[in-house]
Amino acid sequence: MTSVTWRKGALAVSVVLLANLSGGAGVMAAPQDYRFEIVDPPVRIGKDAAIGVRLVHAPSGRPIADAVIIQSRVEMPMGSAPAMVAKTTAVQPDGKGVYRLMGEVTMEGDWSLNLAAKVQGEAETIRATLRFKAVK
Ligand SMILES: [Cu+2]
Repeated sequence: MTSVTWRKGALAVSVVLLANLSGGAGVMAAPQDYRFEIVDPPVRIGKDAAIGVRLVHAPSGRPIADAVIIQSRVEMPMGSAPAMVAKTTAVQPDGKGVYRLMGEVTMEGDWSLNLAAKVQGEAETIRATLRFKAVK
């Protein structure tokens, strides 16, 4: 099982949909059944760059509107130097499965967004790392 650190300067956070090892194919969804995706990539750079993510129950394609995003972090990995971390606003759900935040994404290139979310009826936290491109 991999855990994610949210400390400043943490490099290369990978992974992260935790496997449900309890087995049993009941009706309960497992964390790996959920998928986050960036809405309308690429992200346009700016002091208040808008980043939207959609949370989907992958087997059914159903958007999950009532999740609570408990952690989010936007950063640009900078090789051996500490990652460049963007200031962000709180994540706001739109009620339809899209969650939006604004970030100070002022540099073009490859960024990552780390998310942790709680989904109703799902005991384990859903975690994901999304890569996205920022452009002018
Ligand atoms: Cu940078």
